[in-house]
Amino acid sequence: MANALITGILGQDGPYLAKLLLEKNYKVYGMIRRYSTPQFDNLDYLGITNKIEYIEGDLTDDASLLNIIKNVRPQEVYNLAAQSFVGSSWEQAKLTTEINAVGVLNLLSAIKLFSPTSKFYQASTSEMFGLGNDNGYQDENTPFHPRSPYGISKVYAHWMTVNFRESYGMFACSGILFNHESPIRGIQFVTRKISDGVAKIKVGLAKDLLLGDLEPKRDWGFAGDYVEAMYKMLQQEKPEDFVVATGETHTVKEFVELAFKTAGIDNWQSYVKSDPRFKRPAEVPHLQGKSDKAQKALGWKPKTPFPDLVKMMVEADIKRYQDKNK
Ligand code: NAP
Ligand code: G4F
Repeated sequence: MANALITGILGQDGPYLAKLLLEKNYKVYGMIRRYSTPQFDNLDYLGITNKIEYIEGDLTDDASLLNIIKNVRPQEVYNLAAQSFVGSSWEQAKLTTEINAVGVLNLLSAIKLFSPTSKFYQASTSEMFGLGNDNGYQDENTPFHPRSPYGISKVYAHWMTVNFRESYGMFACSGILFNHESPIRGIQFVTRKISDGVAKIKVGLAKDLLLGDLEPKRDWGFAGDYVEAMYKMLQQEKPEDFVVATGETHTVKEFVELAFKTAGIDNWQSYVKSDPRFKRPAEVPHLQGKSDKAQKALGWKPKTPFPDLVKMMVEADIKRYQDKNK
């Protein structure tokens, strides 16, 4: 039986990836931090909480990683753990760097020492492109110009992954994934904040929704589709980096409009208020990925159209509140 280690198993992508690997008969190890009250809600949502073997560890604690890699010797390691919220990365720049940059070096070093044949996946991001925008889209050849401490930390991790591949011949690769969302997306991220906010307004629990800049454009896909690309990258003959995106871009405002419409509320302008607290010191104005390489080499393509994604998220949040009231 193949085995895999997933860091960040309690986040959004971890549960979707774990579900996919369990369906392929993998034994899945999930690394979690020490909690006073662990939150398994996202794994519960997908019904797989009891199918995973949990191990305590932290990306910033290199000894914990050395022990985990030595004991498990996973065939595949998916490094999804991160301080992944761009907005907080200005306030907690050092912590973001320690987790997202140095943490990845810690993990790669542990693999090199104790399990050098493990295949390694690094969760790289379109935030690395930032202002880099070739011909209106970004692909594997677009230069990086990150705009946040988060983006910068991910550029370090990305190049460290490339360097372990080139220096030691390790099977290490990065998926440069554009924004991907789902009903278990963290509540701070704009799509879930909107779907949750719309649901609260719909069921009478809120009167307004406070947002920052509505003009930035994002290439939003469904997380369930994107974890398939992660898996496929580690099944290749040789390690390479791939952009994973839908190729479509929409403003935050378009997401808002569609979310309210889906809930049957026409006049979204009456509910959405601008709040400067949610604006960023430096913005990434336009992300739109070109995933031709992944489509050709991995046979991967996005399956969930933008309107279906918005609908899925809004309906799931409305159902959550309706179920609570039963
Ligand atoms: P997420 O929901 O924020 O999950 C991140 C997970 O990392 C959480 O479970 C968190 O644990 C864990 N974590 C944080 N710090 C850690 C540490 N020091 N040691 C061990 N675990 C730690 O993120 P996601 O949306 O699933 O994204 C997965 C990965 O893809 C992240 O690396 C993210 O940066 C990257 N990415 C995401 C997107 C996207 O659109 N979703 C796009 C491109 C790249 P706790 O539960 O303890 O907080
Ligand atoms: O949902 P967001 O916070 O996601 P962002 O910053 O694009 O980052 C996400 O995608 C990256 C991939 O490109 C990942 F690497 C990263 O880990 C994360 O998953 O914000 C999206 C846009 C931004 O332009 C932001 O300024 O929405 C804008 N926005 C407007 N009002 C808001 C809000 N964002 C948030 N979170 N909250 C608001 O009230």
